[in-house]
Amino acid sequence: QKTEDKQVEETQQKKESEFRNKPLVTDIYTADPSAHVFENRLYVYPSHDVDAGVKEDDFGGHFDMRDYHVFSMDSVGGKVTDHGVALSVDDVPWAARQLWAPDAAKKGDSYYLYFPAKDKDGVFHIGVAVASRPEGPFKAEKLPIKGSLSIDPAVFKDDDGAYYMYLGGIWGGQLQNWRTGEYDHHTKTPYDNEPADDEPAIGPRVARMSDDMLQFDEKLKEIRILDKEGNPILAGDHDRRFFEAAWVHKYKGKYYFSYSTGDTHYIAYATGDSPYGPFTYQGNILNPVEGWTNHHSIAEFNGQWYIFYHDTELSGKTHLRNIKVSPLKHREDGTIETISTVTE
Ligand code: FUB
Repeated sequence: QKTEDKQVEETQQKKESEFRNKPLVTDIYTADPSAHVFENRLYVYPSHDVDAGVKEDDFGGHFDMRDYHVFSMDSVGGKVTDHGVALSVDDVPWAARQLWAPDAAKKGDSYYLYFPAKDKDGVFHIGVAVASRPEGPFKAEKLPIKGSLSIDPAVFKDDDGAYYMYLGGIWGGQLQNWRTGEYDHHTKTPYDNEPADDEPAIGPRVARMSDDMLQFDEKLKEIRILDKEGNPILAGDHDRRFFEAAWVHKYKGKYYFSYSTGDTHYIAYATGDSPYGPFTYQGNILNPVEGWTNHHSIAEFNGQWYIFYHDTELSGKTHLRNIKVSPLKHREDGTIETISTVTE
């Protein structure tokens, strides 16, 4: 029995070393991968990076994406199928540009693609599009979700069947411009409405979804991320404060809220006992990768946990990224092992 177990472990390790830290898609640029298991298959909903010729700026104008492709695989390390264009900005009545990091959810027989885009006034909102298959094609609603703002939607289904959307991103993601409740159209830099360094950092937002999955069922609430003493993480604490790329998974009854720290380039995580938080900062899941942005998702497939992420291996350019996957390990005490993909 021991030899058999060893053999299984060795085969698994060999398979893992073959896909670990390798681009999953090489013929187009992909980023911000949101992974879900639907119909016993692993589906990935990434951004589709393109070189639109927009000069790099602090608002992220060079991330000027226009459509989404959906990818799927029947095993991690197996063939990755590109299902083609699932939604294009031209088919979203309210959206003008910049289709940033999406996510997807299934409820009943329908699939929902959630995506951020700038409207004609240059303000980010979250849209939703519906399909009868996980790969689409998706049909967009005429208007964005009422009360939605900023970027990076992530939809989490709790064990009781309730769905929650997490969202937000500061700087180019505009979350700081909503501090009064109304959007501030007069900012000149992405840093204008940031709190002082010794004030609590701006928190991501969460709302439960309506039954039909097309709206929020309540007002967006701000999530608090605390240190181990129970104090809010401060805006000046760039190693730990929330920047963008929210994701929630549940493990052994605990809610794990993970996110990018932006300019310090970590994927950090915090844990809590409710989908609304508060969440207590625990550490880093993923160290900085090649390229400025770091954005991930976490999913369990066939009994193994994985982190999907991106870097810039194929292009060397920060806005032309490629998605990757690596196994993720929860330790016995509930903490997560930190992954490093760049060797110093
Ligand atoms: O892909 C555009 C933006 O870059 C995403 O929305 C952010 O999370 C960052 O990865």
